[in-house]
Amino acid sequence: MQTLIKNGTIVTALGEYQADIAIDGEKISMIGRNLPGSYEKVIDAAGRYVLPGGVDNHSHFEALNSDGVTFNAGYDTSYVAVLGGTTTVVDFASNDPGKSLIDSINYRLEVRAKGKVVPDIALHALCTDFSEETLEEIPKLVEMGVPTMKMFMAYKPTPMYMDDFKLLKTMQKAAEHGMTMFVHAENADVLNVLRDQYAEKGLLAPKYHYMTRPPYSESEAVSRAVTFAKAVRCPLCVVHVSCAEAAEVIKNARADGAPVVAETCPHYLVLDKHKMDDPDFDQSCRWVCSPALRDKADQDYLWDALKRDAVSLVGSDHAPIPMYQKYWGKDDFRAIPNGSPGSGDRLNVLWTYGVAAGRITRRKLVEIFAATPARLCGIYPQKGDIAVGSDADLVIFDPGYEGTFSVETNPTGVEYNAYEGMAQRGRPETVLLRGTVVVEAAKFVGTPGSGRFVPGKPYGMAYDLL
Ligand code: DUC
Ligand code: ZN
Ligand code: ZN
Repeated sequence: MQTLIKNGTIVTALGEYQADIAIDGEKISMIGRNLPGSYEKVIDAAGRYVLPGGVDNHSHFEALNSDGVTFNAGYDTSYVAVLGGTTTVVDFASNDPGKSLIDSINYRLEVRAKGKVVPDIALHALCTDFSEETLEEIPKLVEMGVPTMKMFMAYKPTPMYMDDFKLLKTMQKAAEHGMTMFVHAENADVLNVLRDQYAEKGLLAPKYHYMTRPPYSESEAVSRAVTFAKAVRCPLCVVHVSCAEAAEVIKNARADGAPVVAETCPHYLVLDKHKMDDPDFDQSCRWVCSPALRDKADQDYLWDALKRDAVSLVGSDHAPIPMYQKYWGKDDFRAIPNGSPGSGDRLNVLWTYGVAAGRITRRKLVEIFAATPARLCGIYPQKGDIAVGSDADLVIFDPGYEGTFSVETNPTGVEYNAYEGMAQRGRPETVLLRGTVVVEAAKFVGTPGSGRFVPGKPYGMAYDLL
């Protein structure tokens, strides 16, 4: 199929200009004015911005409990990403009980996601059970197109928790083989001390979630991970950085030459912790995520850090946890599963509260939403750019739309939207995934199972993000 997108303003991470885009099959074949050829489909993008399809480097469409029971809304709901302009998701594949990371990744692609996932999909390994075998798997993971691995410094004493011994050994091995490490940085002991102290006093409502996860519990762990990364020259991405204190550690480490980048998430940019003060559990439980939501001053710091490259990218940390699972913690905040949905909201939040609010430029938006995440995951410029030869993953964005975030217009795969009731400016009107229209007039028109695995190359961070 030959498609022409004409009259739009193209925005990439490098700048913006007016040009038409010709698509031949799944790839962008030409960019320019008065392009030759005949086209079966012509899309008029006058008055619209044409952006590269988003790359969400941080999603959990499906996660498995330690007992192997599926939770989170699942790949059936992954259409929400393309509705929000994200054409590639990078999900986390944990090692399922009794299985290696490699077997878990194959199972996830061949059984869980197959026939369901709508956007293209790349994967991070998520080590939730460490053994010497984990280290042996690292070169094989890189070879199979999974050049990134996440570890949890929180959640002690579960098998997910990685102490310094495990973290450092993994970073050493990762550095040898071109793997970029990701860390969930919170000091597990600090959290346990505080959580137990509050619980002993009977303080069990959702708001105690944020009171027992203070910024220092995050910044201490960030500083440890960054010190290791620098010492062993292991590329590191600190995910879901939530506060000024933690971001400051990364800013200083980068200035000092550490191979480290920071990711933040839309919720840390626009939502504050007092959401959890609501005495109605049905409301307050929705924002229990880790690290916890912070203060308005942290939001301002993070926007500014994005502008100055101290924070490099924005992932959604999409964790579509159904309400019945949130209710597991009705009487004790420690039992509320951590996470909030958001893959479909990432672009709309960044545009509304970033671009339309004058905080970031459109070029910066494309950088943090598509180009940098693609680089980090080793899938750039196949993904994350508008260039000849890149996949024709495109968002035709209507900046004139005005609405309100709601789970009806901005579905998440679960019963709620984390931004419910907040004003929205602009929205993706048409979205193409490898040349096929999957969103038209802001409605999903694609097919379940259209997503393909996108193998990443090693050293995705390529040191050029530093
Ligand atoms: N960390 C994440 O990155 N996502 C959900 C929960 C968590 O702890
Ligand atoms: Zn995490
Ligand atoms: Zn996450």
